[in-house]
Amino acid sequence: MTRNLVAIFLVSLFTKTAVSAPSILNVSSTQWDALNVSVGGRLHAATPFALPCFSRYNNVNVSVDEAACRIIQANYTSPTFRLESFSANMQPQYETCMNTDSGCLLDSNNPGNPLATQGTSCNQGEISPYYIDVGVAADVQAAFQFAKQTGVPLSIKNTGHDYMGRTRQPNSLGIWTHSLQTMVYHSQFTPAMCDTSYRAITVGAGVTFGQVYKFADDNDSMFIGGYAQTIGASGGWMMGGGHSILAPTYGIGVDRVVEIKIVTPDGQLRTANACQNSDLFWALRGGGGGTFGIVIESTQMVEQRIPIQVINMTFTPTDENLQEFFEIAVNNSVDWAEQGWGGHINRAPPGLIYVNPRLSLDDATTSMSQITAFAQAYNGTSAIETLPSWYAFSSRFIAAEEAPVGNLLALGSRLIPKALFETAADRARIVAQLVNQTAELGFPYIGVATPIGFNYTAGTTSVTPAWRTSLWHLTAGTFWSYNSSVAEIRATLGTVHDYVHEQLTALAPDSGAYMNEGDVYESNYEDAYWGPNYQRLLAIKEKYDPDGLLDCWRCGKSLALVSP
Ligand SMILES: Cc1cc2nc3c(=O)[nH]c(=O)nc-3n(C[C@H](O)[C@H](O)[C@H](O)COP(=O)(O)OP(=O)(O)OC[C@H]3O[C@@H](n4cnc5c(N)ncnc54)[C@H](O)[C@@H]3O)c2cc1C
Ligand SMILES: *[C@@H]1O[C@H](CO)[C@@H](O)[C@H](O)[C@H]1NC(C)=O
Ligand SMILES: *[C@@H]1O[C@H](CO)[C@@H](O)[C@H](O)[C@H]1NC(C)=O
Ligand SMILES: *[C@@H]1O[C@H](CO)[C@@H](O)[C@H](O)[C@H]1NC(C)=O
Ligand SMILES: *[C@@H]1O[C@H](CO)[C@@H](O)[C@H](O)[C@H]1NC(C)=O
Ligand SMILES: *[C@@H]1O[C@H](CO)[C@@H](O)[C@H](O)[C@H]1NC(C)=O
Ligand SMILES: *[C@@H]1O[C@H](CO)[C@@H](O)[C@H](O)[C@H]1NC(C)=O
Ligand SMILES: *[C@@H]1O[C@H](CO)[C@@H](O)[C@H](O)[C@H]1NC(C)=O
Ligand SMILES: *[C@@H]1O[C@H](CO)[C@@H](O)[C@H](O)[C@H]1NC(C)=O
Ligand SMILES: *[C@@H]1O[C@H](CO)[C@@H](O)[C@H](O)[C@H]1NC(C)=O
Ligand SMILES: *[C@@H]1O[C@H](CO)[C@@H](O)[C@H](O)[C@H]1NC(C)=O
Ligand SMILES: CC(=O)N[C@H]1CO[C@H](CO)[C@@H](O)[C@@H]1O
Repeated sequence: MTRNLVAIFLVSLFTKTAVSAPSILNVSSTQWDALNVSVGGRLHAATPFALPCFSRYNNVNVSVDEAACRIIQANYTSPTFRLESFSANMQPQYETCMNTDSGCLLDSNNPGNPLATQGTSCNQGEISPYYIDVGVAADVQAAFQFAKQTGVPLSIKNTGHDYMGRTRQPNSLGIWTHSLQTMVYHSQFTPAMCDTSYRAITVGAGVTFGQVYKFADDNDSMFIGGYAQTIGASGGWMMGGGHSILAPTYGIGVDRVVEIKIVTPDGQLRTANACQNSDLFWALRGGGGGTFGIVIESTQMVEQRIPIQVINMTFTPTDENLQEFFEIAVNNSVDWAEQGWGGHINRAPPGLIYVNPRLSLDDATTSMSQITAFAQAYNGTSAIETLPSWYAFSSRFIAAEEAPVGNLLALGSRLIPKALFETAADRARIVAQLVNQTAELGFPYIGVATPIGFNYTAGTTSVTPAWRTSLWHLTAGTFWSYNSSVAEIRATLGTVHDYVHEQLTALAPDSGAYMNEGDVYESNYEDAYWGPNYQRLLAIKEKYDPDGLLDCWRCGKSLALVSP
């Protein structure tokens, strides 16, 4: 793939909705008022997140709101603060139209930097001018009806964590699921019309991991979820795959959900599970968020709360020790996976944090002895301990060490098959790749969070089968700056794209990638994200959304509409 082709892709992403743009502007105030009445007053106008800091808005002079601006500056990189705003994404590049440089950004590295605001117009970018703060399923039904009548496109936003910008479309009516806050614990949950029952928790679409980890713990349970407090438990995470550092034992999100309540584009509130709407249920477990309807709630299995072994190992990479660190991680990976370890190799600080729900503390210590000796040899740190619960782990580790937000990130990834860890020659290739990647793009972030020890029944989910045979989710990423030019943004995205395409894909050509943390311009995305499941997903998209009311970057049917 050449840079020129990447540039063409970029243009197609950045201009994808220009055609439908006039429609929302032509909706009369009478029509807006009628919609507002039908959603019980939950329709709101939206302005950009950082607008209070600017003296121009859409090229018109406005007053700076100093007090509001100070709060935004102080919390610009806070996920909990961004979570509460419809207009904020965790990666604020997706609040902007990158192609035309239309947006409203502060300096992520120094949010008080006056150079970001002085003489700059804050522009609407990709933020929908209006959104519905969904309270009940009927609000979503009204939104679909409105979209059908007016031709105004819809966009769906939950927490705004999406790394591919799929929560936004310029001039769309935004659907915000944040306020759907149900949580119900069931010691025995039987999906409607089925006969198997599960210990489970029902979570509204807006509920985050931080909330459900605590709620599950209060019910003597653990909810298997991801490494960020503010990701939604029932939104894009679950529908795109949903990895967890506990997944090696308990499966990924798509394996654990047993029922989904969803409003499909025909306006029907449906129950999807193994016994009814089972085609939709299959598609929702891997097809991706924003594609088949708007999820109101999901019910996911939970486990009995148990103690968890944790290793927190850090070191300072040097020319002398880098290769050895990767060799230890790679050489031990198959054994560690078989013993039930999951975790991540982390960038800041460099090192690894792994958890194990199956071993005793003694066995955990023995299993990690080589990496502990390494830490000691190179003046690093290694602490192995038992935490009483997953909630205790999340409160301490996830809260402190989740990936930073508020920055402008180009990301890509590849699932690395277990088979590559099984011969010395292939292990050496992985190690060489990691050393190379560290030199090119910095110390890598690696999710050791595939369902490798989970007893999966083939064909039950629509994620790429590569998840089932991989040990690592290897990511590559780099950042740009608030004042980067369009050309610099393209170059940054191009660097990551090229690295993923030319290097990581070459390392594992028959594997796949995680759609929620993939390269925005993944060359062979149908195969990478879905493999043999792609054609059936397209057919299900056609069945439930024949008019294409739901469209976003690489969402089911729209793949064909927007790809070059
Ligand atoms: C800091 C950080 C840490 C992360 N850690 C992990 C991790 O540990 N494990 C992991 O697997 N992933 C992780 N991710 C990726 C994460 O899974 C995706 O960003 C995911 O899409 C987030 O889903 P959401 O619903 O919270 O966010 P959103 O960005 O709001 O939504 C994501 C997508 O789902 C759609 N969507 C959301 N809600 C609904 C709904 N109710 N109905 C229909 N469509 C909906 C949206 O339109 C969008 O396409 C991380 C991301 C970040 C930024
Ligand atoms: C919207 O209005 C503009 C004029 O303001 C007109 O040119 C355009 O055709 C209208 N579009 C639709 C979809 O009605
Ligand atoms: C919708 O109605 C509510 C309550 O009446 C009101 O507060 C809100 O401003 C209205 N929204 C719009 C966009 O007019
Ligand atoms: C907008 O503000 C700028 C800078 O303060 C000023 O020069 C300009 O005259 C103002 N424009 C209008 C229309 O008030
Ligand atoms: C936002 O910043 C202010 C300081 O200006 C602080 O008091 C407040 O707690 C922060 N809020 C969040 C949600 O981080
Ligand atoms: C070892 O690390 C500590 C801090 O963790 C530091 O104070 C000390 O100087 C380091 N020693 C060497 C030899 O690098
Ligand atoms: C992990 O270890 C490092 C180094 O000792 C320490 O700074 C960090 O706080 C630890 N993380 C947690 C969440 O305890
Ligand atoms: C990793 O394994 C290879 C053989 O596959 C061996 O040559 C190498 O020394 C091992 N590395 C470490 C640090 O143990
Ligand atoms: C990384 O590998 C690529 C492809 O082999 C090579 O072109 C590049 O020079 C390497 N980078 C470093 C820093 O070794
Ligand atoms: C795995 O699941 C299958 C099908 O549900 C079942 O027959 C088998 O016994 C399970 N294996 C284990 C090890 O649990
Ligand atoms: C971008 O912003 C940084 C930090 O404010 C500044 O040092 C740099 O000069 C700016 N670059 C351009 C091209 O404006
Ligand atoms: C059945 C049960 O014990 N449910 C509890 C789950 O946790 C919540 C939050 O603490 C309690 O309110 C429920 O009673």
